[in-house]
Amino acid sequence: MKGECTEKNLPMVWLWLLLILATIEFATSRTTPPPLPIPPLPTWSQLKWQRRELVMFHHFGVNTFTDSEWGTGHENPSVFNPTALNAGQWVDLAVDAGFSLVILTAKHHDGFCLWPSEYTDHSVERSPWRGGKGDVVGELAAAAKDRGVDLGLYISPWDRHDKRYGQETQYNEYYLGQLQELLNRYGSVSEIWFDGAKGSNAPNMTYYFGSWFSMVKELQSAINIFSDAGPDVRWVGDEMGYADSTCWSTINRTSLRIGDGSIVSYLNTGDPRGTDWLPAECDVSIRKGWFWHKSQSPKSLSQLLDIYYNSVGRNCVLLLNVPPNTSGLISDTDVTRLREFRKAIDVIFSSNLAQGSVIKVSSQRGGKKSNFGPKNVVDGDHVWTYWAPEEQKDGSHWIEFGWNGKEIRFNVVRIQEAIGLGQRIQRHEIYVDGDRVAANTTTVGYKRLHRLGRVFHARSVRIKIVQSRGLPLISSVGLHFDPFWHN
Ligand code: FUL
Repeated sequence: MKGECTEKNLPMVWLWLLLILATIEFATSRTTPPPLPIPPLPTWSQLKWQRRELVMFHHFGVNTFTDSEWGTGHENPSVFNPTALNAGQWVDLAVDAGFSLVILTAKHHDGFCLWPSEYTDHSVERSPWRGGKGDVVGELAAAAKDRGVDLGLYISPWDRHDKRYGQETQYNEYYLGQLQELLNRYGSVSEIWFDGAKGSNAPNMTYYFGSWFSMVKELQSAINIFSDAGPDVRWVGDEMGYADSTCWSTINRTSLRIGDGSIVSYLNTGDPRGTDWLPAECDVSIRKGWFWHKSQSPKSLSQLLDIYYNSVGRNCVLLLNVPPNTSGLISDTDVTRLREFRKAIDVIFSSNLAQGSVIKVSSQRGGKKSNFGPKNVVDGDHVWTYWAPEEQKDGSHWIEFGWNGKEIRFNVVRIQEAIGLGQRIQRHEIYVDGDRVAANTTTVGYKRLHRLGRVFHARSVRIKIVQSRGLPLISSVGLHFDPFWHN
């Protein structure tokens, strides 16, 4: 009978069965796609900024020559006379120390402009330096471009020199004019810095931040705007270079106001329920002051490393100020210290004991053959490849490193999240040979560094994700030995 399974047509039945099985196998062996992102997400420019980790700040201007931090605005431009200014030396140092972006105080609160502005005569044009033909912004822009380093600018809204300050429309026009000059004249600018400082003589002076920011984006679409309230990078809330141990890149921008002192602790921690991606930048000076003073010297290596662990190691970018001196160069003491700093970071982080380990995980999204396996955490990519677990009822996930019974010596754990898909981890713990060595630890974000209480000789290290917004996605793990860390 037709369609009946007889001995005669048995080979055909087998053939059909095989074909069906092959089709099923083909369908299910297609790659499991990435999980859905959990917004808010970083923009391309924010992600690029975050991966820099280190940004250099240069405070330079009339204050350098008058030995002050806040100029009065009455300085005579003739005081500005660096004897050997060489922006190439500044940028060479940035390159050697691993900084890919340098930000200059084009204008500080004293109002003196380091570029020849058409809108004021209170600038380098009136100084004896280079016979009044000099342009510090231009020289830095050229030196940075030559060396493949990006440029950023700080233009203080508070201007203690200009007569228009306090007259709302006139001053805002003046400020906008200067923004246009700077952002049109010097090529690509990657970051611009705004603070909310105001003069006590004009407490009601309103800065038109909305118009300024729109103008900035119109002229430089890939730029990151820094301020207390973003829109792209937020202030961390202190000037010590320390973030809170809980640090979200997310926050509610509607709760932020530029220059409002009451929000500093909110800025310090961010907000897991925040609707805006606004990562924090930690600004601090290598010396006590922002400007160079003969009487001051650079911080010690261990202070700089503390700052590094508490900024870069807490999901932030470190903006380290290195002020040029009266000759227009970075002092030898600071150069030496920064080279030591770079060398120490390389010594600590260039070898990763997690590499070459046997890695076990609680589960793997899409099964063993998927793209989300644990090897992704040691492949050198810190964003786009990651270990992803399966959804789990009790919500806890873990990843464990072992060395076939051998011991490794370490005292630092590095964990990085795949932030391109959102910041997720809320609570995590670390176990060494089954003992919990880090408890109640919270956020991870782009990079979290834990200096442990002592040096461990470990056969196994487990990171447990106790709580997260959706699935935790870990892009990188490092187990390191820091010989400089003695607590
Ligand atoms: C503050 C200024 O008042 C300081 O002088 C310094 O420039 C610091 C980075 O920002 O707002």
